Amino acid sequence: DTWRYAFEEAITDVQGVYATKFKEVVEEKTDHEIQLFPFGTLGESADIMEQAQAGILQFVNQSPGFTGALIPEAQVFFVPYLLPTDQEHLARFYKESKAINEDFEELYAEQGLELLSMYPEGEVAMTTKEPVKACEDLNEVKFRVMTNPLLVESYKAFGATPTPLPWGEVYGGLQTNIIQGQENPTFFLYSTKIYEVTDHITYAGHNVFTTALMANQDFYNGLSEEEQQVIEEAADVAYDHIVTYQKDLADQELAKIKEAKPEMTVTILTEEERECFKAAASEVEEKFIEMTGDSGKAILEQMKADLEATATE
Ligand code: 6CS
Repeated sequence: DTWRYAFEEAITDVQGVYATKFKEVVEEKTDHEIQLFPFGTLGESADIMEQAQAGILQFVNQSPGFTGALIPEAQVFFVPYLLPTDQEHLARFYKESKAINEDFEELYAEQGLELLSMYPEGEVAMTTKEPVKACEDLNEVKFRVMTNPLLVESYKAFGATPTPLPWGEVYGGLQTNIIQGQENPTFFLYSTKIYEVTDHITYAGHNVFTTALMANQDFYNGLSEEEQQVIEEAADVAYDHIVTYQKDLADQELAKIKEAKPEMTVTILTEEERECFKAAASEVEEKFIEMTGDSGKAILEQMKADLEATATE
């Protein structure tokens, strides 16, 4: 059979590199073929999710930034400063976390989705038209966020005016000044040329971009045990591949941005400058619990325990 797999980025971006490896393993070990659909070929992120739930797509890669609208608990990834920025710690965490591999698996299953893997795409940076040194600098800034309510709460708590938009509207929105800021991992700032329409990059260490690969559950349940095993194995191989692939990626891509646009400013906020962002984090955590109740609270606690358990090897 030909299996259809859509993702939210270009084929040369992190999700594309992951998908390419996944396809390679599945095609090597089965008679099936995987057809890859990069961003834009089947619509926005919300569109590919609908198609996967309807069974038109067998596989979909969507980030909790969007899935959070469907599965409220998935918004936990937007509690600021919950995730560490240390890549090795993160690599262990996604792989071993009970919250991810058991609790979230159940929540995704309730939406007809077999969660195959969650993986990191790097620390997110804010890019803006004016410099950001403190929360005050975000005052009156219309800041684009992915479409989930907790991310809106985060940027409200940071002092900005959050504006949820699908990805396809971000470049144009910055160009026409409908929005004046957005956040994304460094590689994406380069590959999507967002540096052309913003002038300042700021790292506050407040988050790491998380994404997830899922299969349509009816499709997955209809497969033989051997086929399911190959899919799990392909997800594991692709996970290890993407962790290695990203080792120096952010630094390399930041250097390319600086070369393409020497006047771009790059600021890593100091501990002191991060204080107001950190203070906002506890407010956002409370909002998360308000929005998701006992179920969200339990998953947040589990994630914290998993993060602690994977802190050192
Ligand atoms: O900001 C976004 O909407 C996009 N960012 C990344 C890194 N991947 C896909 C997503 O659509």
